[in-house]
Amino acid sequence: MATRSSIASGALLLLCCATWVSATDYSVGDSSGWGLNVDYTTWISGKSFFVGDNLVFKYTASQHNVEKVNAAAFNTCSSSSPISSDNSGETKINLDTSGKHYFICGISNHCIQGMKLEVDVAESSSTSPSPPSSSTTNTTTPPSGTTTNNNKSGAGSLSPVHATVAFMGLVVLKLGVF
Ligand code: CU1
Repeated sequence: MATRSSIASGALLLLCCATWVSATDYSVGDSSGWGLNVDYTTWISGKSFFVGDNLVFKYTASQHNVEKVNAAAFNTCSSSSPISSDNSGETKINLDTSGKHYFICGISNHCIQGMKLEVDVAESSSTSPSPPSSSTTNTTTPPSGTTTNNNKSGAGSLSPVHATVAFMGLVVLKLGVF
């Protein structure tokens, strides 16, 4: 296909525009903060995280800490070799990459007791999940047919911004052809 690079540049343009959204600070656990007896699975449900957002862990410095760990350490609650660790009492984590981010409390057996947080960070605030490579998000992502020419916007998922970006992508595509 000759238009492949054109589509790519269109997608790039879309990415540029779509990431132009202000970041959000999330206070982990809300008023409960980072501590024992808080259900972080419940806290995180319904929230969407995007690259650039921040997590703010608030806790009593002498009782807890925040350790960023990999998936294996998260699953086993191992704090032997965290990616990073902080016990200042207020730890701000910038979610600078897409994909899964894992956090645990490394004090005592707090992680096993529930002080663990798994955050799935999306590339941008675009609600259509179509990351190029990482297929960490499950289901409902059509891999190929996401072209920009759907005229019927009945589903309600096509916001004005998307429509504009799609149009711009189409323009780039046209320019690429000639
Ligand atoms: Cu703790």
